[in-house]
Amino acid sequence: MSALRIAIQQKGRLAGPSLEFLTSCGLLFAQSQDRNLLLQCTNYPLHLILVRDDDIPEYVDLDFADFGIVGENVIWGRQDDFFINRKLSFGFCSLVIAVPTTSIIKNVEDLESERIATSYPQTVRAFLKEKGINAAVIQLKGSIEISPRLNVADAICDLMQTGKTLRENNLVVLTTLLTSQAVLIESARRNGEAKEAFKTFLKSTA
Ligand code: PRT
Ligand code: ZN
Repeated sequence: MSALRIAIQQKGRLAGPSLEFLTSCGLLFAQSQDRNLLLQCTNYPLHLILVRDDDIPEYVDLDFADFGIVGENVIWGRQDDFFINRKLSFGFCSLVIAVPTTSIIKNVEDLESERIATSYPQTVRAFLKEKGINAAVIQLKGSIEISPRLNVADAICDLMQTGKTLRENNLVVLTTLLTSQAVLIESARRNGEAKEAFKTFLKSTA
């Protein structure tokens, strides 16, 4: 059987829990010499590819990896050649719209004609359309939570876990759009004996 490849986050919130999930299934890993980009499994024919979380769907979609572990938020709205094998019960967070505590925006309808800063423009646009609200969506890559203070936006839409970041920036949740957790994604095209055997192995450890 050829060795399987599983893409997981190299550094960040999901890196440790992803590795813990795999070791909890009985897999053992030895660090390779390859600048921490690869982890060889010592008791199963597979290795881990350690990458940025945003690139994991691409690796799986392009058949470079058989499986990947990502937050659902990273695959929202994507139409790719992979599907969710299982939810992993870690990496929980919510995508929320939040406004300054002093804002005149008190409910979702008040977002009409306002500006919303987010890294999830498609999701926000779909939400606004569903609600029949016209609002400007400003796409930012990071530090979304400071945009109301800079008067770049009137509201933000970002991930929240504990709510600490929102509180520190004097923001309160107006509404929750989606919830997310880490999921094991599986290439829909790359099939074969090795992949099926690994799925059976995973089921036996569940
Ligand atoms: O370098 P790389 O691109 O791989 O990592 P990254 O910086 O893009 O991602 P990382 O490590 O921050 O998060 C990885 C994944 O963890 C995300 O894609 C989510 O699926 C999940 N996750 C869970 C979170 C959070 N909780 C979370 N709270 N991702 C980000 N946050 C951020 C949020 O954007 C906000 O800035 O944390 C802040 C809010 O946190 P609280 O606890 O203050 O509410
Ligand atoms: Zn990322």
